[in-house]
Amino acid sequence: MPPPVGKAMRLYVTNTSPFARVVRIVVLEKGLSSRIELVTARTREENSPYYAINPSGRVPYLVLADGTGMEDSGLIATYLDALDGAPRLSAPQSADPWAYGRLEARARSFTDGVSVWVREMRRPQDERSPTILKHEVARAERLGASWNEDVAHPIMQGPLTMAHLLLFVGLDFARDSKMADLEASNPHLRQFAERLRAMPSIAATHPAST
Ligand SMILES: N[C@@H](CCC(=O)N[C@@H](CS)C(=O)NCC(=O)O)C(=O)O
Repeated sequence: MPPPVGKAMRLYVTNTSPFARVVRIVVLEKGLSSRIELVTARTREENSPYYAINPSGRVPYLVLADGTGMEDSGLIATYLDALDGAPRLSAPQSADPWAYGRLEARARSFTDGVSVWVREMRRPQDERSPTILKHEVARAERLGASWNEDVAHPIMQGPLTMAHLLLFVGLDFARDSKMADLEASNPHLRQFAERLRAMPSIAATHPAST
């Protein structure tokens, strides 16, 4: 496909992908909607035309004006966040980088696990692994309990970062997919999720709103 012409960049997403949602939130937070065309990719389909654009077949995927493509929510978010010369989401300047990095890694780990569970559940019932499903629920419950403490960290109580976004999209994905009601058993986590759910960029990117 030729480079984007109308808008300067093209962002491939799916409606439900939590990692694509992180980047869609970054686009709104950084006021980039007029520069980025959102395109729904056909993922996990045999012979999808999307594979000619992004050979990994994953979303999110950003195509720049010169046709260069990049995948991975962390990389794309860092790129978009830095475009205005004032990054604030992916490299919070005020925070201790290791304290921040630890939180971001744990948030990504949580959402990775929820994604594995959802992917397994999307397989035909006779192809699902009960072992994998159980393992991921247990992981989500352990991480949910640890996040119930970690959301009190000043970084998590402070301005929006990638750590907030990665944790939130996983929580919402688990909730919408009925994987586990982590917010019911973790009141601090529920408060955190409710605070973010009220933000316009987050509400606008819920699968039911797009
Ligand atoms: N580490 C990647 C993960 C991206 C990812 O796993 N995307 C999933 C949707 S949540 C996907 O595109 N799956 C399609 C496939 O596996 O073919 C990121 O952060 O962007």
